[in-house]
Amino acid sequence: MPSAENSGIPAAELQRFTAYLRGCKRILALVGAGLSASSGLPTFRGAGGLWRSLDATALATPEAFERTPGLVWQFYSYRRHMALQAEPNKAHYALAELARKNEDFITLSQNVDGLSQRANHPSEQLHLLHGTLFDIKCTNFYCDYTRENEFTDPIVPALDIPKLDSGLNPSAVDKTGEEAAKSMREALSGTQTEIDISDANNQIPELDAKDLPQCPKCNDGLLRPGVVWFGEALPEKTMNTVDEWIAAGTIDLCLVIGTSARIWPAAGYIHEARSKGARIAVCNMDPKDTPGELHKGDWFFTGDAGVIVPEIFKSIIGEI
Ligand code: BJW
Ligand code: ZN
Repeated sequence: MPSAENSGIPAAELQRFTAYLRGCKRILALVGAGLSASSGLPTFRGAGGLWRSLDATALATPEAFERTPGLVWQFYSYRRHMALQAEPNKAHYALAELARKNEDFITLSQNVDGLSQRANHPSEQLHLLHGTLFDIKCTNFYCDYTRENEFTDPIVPALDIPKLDSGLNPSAVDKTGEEAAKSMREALSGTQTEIDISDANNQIPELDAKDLPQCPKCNDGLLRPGVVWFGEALPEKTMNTVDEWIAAGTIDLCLVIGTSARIWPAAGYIHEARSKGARIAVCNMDPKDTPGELHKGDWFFTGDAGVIVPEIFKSIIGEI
């Protein structure tokens, strides 16, 4: 079967999608960790799943931070470092370019890595559902201190862990984030490759709270990454803006790119878009990672977002 150059997309599928895309007015994209996988960043649950051998809920919760702030900060310090080393890939640039061509296209990103912003995605068309690694906020309930765009790496000297220095850079060849996930597991666990974060006997040294980032406003609280942990509400302003956009009219197309769509409420936006008339186009490395049932007229593009996304937008945005 003929396929589009290098992408492996059957030519007829690409043509059917491109013809539809040209007539689309209102487009919503939901993107996840797979978008940044070919930039070398690990995913959460896919082939290169960051958390396959870590207990995710033991790390990404307010309770974990309260119990072991040093451990949680090491995890996020590592993630900040990785994200700063990584470069946006062609999918980030393609999404940003499509946004410039169509002001009624919004992207809801579950990613906290800052790569879409660094690809100059128009900020008013990019909605960060799960916050960002580079906003820092106070944990004291009475203190409203936040610091945006905090790129200092490491954020405090205690989080400059020398053993993290080797094998740290995002892989240029691995498109699933698997290499990055492995090096992170090894770095966090020292000599072990499989660790149980919730196990009190794990060998990860807990840092002294006084060496972790401190709030300069209340002088009483630890600072934390401005990401959305399990059990926490998504940013209210962002959700309101997205809800208003969804309510404003029918939606022609919902792009689901590099996400397992298992985390709510983010995954719910796909169903909302469908209920507003949208056809769904999925781009995922794993052909089994379908967000619910696909209908006739939808698309599933199997492969690396960094290759597929620029290809399926090419007739509108040109070569990236
Ligand atoms: C490629 C590729 C390549 C690889 N190219 N593809 C309804 C039902 C059940 C549970 C709930 C519910 N509503 C809420 C919940 C609870 C919970 C939840 O969803 N739990 C699930 C376990 C079911 N949700 C919450 O707690 C949320 N809060 C909430 O609901 O609050 C309510 C509330 C209201 C009012 C007051 C108080 C509370 C918050 C969820 C926050 C999620 N946070 C995390 C961590 C952020 C910080 C951090 O980064 O550490 O966000 S979890 C983690 O998952 C992260 C991600 O953004 C998110 C989504 O993951 P993503 O991006 O989909 O990654 P993967 O790894 O799952 O998938 C990658 C995909 O890429 C795979 O499919 C690969 O195949 C593919 N891939 N390489 C293309 N090259
Ligand atoms: Zn404070």
